[in-house]
Amino acid sequence: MNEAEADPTATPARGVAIPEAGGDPTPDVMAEVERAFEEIEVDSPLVGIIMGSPNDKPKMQPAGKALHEAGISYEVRVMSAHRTPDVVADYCKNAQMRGLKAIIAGAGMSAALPGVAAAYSSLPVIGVPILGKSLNGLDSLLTIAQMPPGVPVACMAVDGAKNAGLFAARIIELAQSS
Ligand code: RP5
Repeated sequence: MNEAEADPTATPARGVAIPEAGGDPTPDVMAEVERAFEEIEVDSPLVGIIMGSPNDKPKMQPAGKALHEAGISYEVRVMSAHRTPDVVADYCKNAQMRGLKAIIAGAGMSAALPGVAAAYSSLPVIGVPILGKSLNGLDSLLTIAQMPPGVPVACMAVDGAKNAGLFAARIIELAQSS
């Protein structure tokens, strides 16, 4: 069906309408996303994107891009469940009170960050396993997926930051529509 034949009254698919990221992102979008990844202060962010290392930033930028395209404000912070556990605990304990609605947590290797975030916050936590130098990312994938009962984490694909952004956008759209 071409565009002219499409039913304009059709109900759109569930979720926030996000333009497909075919082709290269526009320079404007990427400039905004890169700026956010400098960890600037953001007014009233709805999503916290956290990651275990500054080296994870390129892998996590698609989450920021998806949120940016959905018009959802987010902030970016680097913190590690192993290297700076107190920072993670403080951030996650205060996240809901600060107005965040979801946390996207990316980490590689023994990727404890999403699970620790879920231990300290009742917000939905979306984990992104990041491909490291060994085991084809299975280490981080299994660490994030195999959470014990009672501590839920949504696990995306290895290097699946784009879907993490889209998933967070759906959560927020649902909360805003109810
Ligand atoms: C994890 O360890 C980070 O999320 C990163 O993916 C991995 C390696 O960290 P760096 O040595 O690159 O800082 O905590």
